[in-house]
Amino acid sequence: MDCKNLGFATRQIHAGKEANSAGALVTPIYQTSTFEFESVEQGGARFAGKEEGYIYSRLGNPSLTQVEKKLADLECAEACAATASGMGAISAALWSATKAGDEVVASDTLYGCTFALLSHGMPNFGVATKFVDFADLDAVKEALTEKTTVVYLETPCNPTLKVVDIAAVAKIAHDYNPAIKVIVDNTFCSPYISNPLTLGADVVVHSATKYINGHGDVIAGFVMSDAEFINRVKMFGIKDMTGCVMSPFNAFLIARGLKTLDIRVQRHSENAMKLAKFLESHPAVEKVYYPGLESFEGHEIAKKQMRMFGGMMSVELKASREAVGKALNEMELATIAVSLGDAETLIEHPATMTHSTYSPEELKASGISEGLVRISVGLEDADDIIADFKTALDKLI
Ligand code: LCS
Repeated sequence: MDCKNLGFATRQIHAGKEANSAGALVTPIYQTSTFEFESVEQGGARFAGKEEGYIYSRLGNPSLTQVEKKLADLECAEACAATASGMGAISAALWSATKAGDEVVASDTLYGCTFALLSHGMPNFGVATKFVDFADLDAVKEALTEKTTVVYLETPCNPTLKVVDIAAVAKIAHDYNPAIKVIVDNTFCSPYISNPLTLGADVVVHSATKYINGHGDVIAGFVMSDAEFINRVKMFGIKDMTGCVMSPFNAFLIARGLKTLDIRVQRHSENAMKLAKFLESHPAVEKVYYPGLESFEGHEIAKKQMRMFGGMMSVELKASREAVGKALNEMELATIAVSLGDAETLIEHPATMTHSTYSPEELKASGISEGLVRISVGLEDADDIIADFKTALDKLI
């Protein structure tokens, strides 16, 4: 498979298929921790890297190889490493790209646990992070020093949907020092909407828990990059540092979910656009954060680097925290839950849930207000989703 010659739908279904002795259409679940060697010599040769073949499932497993090849293809990457979670992907990538004394320049708005890893976790091991508003490209440039080894961003950001210009940030970083790894968390877009490596990024990470799997039944992640960096992620970031190995069963579920990624993301995006337009017109709404709206700050950049605008949005309501909580508690269809990218419409309160790792000052600096509600628009009928929000919001007028 090759990301330039075949369409996305064809690749999401066919890329990475592993031959198996039974000729099963669907790659079997290789539920095994270890692999037999024919001889002591063969085992030694595999450990020495002189012979290809599986050794032990923390180092590789055919079920994982299948989805790694698929994700590499869908992100136009040379190679990919599957991980046990999105945080596994992020930590394995960051550990592999940094050492004590290095600096990371990161976007000031990130998923709460990524923010915690960079602001509280990695400093314990001598890696410092400077958080910058990535909408301000001069600020990104000024933050770089000779110690910077990683530039880290999400776009659209969780939860304010701030859009970052990937090509512009990658150019600034690489003009300063070509060795800097520009790492992009592409979770909100999925590979169907955006491919950061084609825009100049060096590494892409995903929480596959979200759109890639799409069915709310798996925690998983992926790192995509060149073969050399992925080898380091596998042999150091995963094998030695984090041990965050994806299970063969989860790899099977992801391969299954991926077959419909494009169709699901199209529907998520259509539903989200309809809901965003409805919310924008409702008198209880102060502001809608959705890259597809012309009124949204990042709309022009989003149009340039996203195939469509995705299923994630946030909304600021004109009511007290208590009134908003009461209205959301009474919603019928939308479910109060963290996570995103599932068939079900999910709503959550970032300040007290996904972004509770931020201090009150940090929340304020990142624009995550007390009134902000995040919505992961599901695959239900758009009219039913809108009716559910209308009933809730009409109570706030
Ligand atoms: N990156 C982004 C952008 C995320 O939203 C998440 C999780 C992760 C990475 C971590 O992935 P995980 O380890 O959970 O697979 N985001 C969540 C959220 O917004 N609600 O619950 C989890």
